[in-house]
Amino acid sequence: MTTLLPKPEHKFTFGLWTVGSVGRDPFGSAVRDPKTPAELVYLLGEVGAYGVNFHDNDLIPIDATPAEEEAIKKDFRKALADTGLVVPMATTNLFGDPIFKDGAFTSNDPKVRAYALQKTMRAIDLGVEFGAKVYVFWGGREGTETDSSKSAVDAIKRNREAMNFFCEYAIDHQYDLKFALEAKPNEPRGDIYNPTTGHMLAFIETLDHPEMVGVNPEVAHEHMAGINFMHGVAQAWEAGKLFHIDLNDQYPGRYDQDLRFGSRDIKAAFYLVKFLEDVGYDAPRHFDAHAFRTEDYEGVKDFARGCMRTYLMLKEKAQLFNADPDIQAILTEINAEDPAIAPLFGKYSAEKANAIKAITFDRSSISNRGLKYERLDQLTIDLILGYR
Ligand code: GCO
Ligand code: MN
Ligand code: MN
Repeated sequence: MTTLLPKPEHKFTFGLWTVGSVGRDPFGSAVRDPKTPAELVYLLGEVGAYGVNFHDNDLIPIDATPAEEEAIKKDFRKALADTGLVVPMATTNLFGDPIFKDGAFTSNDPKVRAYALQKTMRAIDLGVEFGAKVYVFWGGREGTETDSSKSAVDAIKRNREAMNFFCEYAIDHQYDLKFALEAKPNEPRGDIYNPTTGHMLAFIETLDHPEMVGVNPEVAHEHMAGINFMHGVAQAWEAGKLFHIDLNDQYPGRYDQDLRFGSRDIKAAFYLVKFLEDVGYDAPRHFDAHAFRTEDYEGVKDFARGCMRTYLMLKEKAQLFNADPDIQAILTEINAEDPAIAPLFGKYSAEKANAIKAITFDRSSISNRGLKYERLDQLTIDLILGYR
């Protein structure tokens, strides 16, 4: 057993907006006093995080004067140096200001679209200044409440044009930067375009520089859509597109809860961690979640420590799963190849097609075989609950 202490190699990161959340919700005001970006970096240093991410306006308020901006950056830089934290990812707030009430890149108003380009270019410069290598796009306002208002095809084209613009911008400035698109089905808009990671993966292939663009899937967002998060992550990984990940938790069918990682669906979290560890995912593990509104800043630290601790416990469980003789015996049995059939798979040939067509399959004997998945699943439950 390891000590479950977070280490830099785990690449655990938090956004300024996560541990910095003051607990505002649609029904109630702040329950915690705001902390400065530098104070939040010290808090993250104390709990053992590796990095901190920011939206442009988490770091620099939208109306800050140049002098205020310089002072904030100076304090933030000092906090990073004092704690050893890095900034692996940055992003743009394209949702908070009223100007974005009908979208940013997909707004019907050309002035809004141009302002969104300007704000994002400035935010990219800021992210790069602090060393970010991944730049996330989450289009929370890119959607509709009424589809009478805009063309869904124009929205796709406008999103594409914006992404192509930023790819060229990064190339033009010789930035060492990759883009990661984050899908969400709804909230704050009634419906958001490109609502799932799968939609994003298809969209990316239509861009001028698809090699620069990947995804940032989030547990809660795919659970809101009622789909299996790990399956989407696997598809992104297999396509070479898993540039970043947002870890949290969520009950399906509810508002965006941003729960502590693994606190709701421990089994789904186990399969996710097992997947990431088995394939050797090496990008940041970002906890995009919030402490309960009941907490003070000690509770925020409990929340942040809990996210990392649960990840590390599940990582140990994944190692136990891979080493468990009973589990592995079943996996070996159910994954056994048939030497007579194996040569017939793979690339098409007329010979293979004819050979496959000529086989007589004994359907009942094949389907009568029990697959032992009940036993396998219970062994997994025993293991997760600490009884193996
Ligand atoms: C949400 C999103 C955001 C984004 C963040 C980075 O549901 O509010 O997950 O937290 O991840 O804006 O772009
Ligand atoms: Mn979210
Ligand atoms: Mn997110």
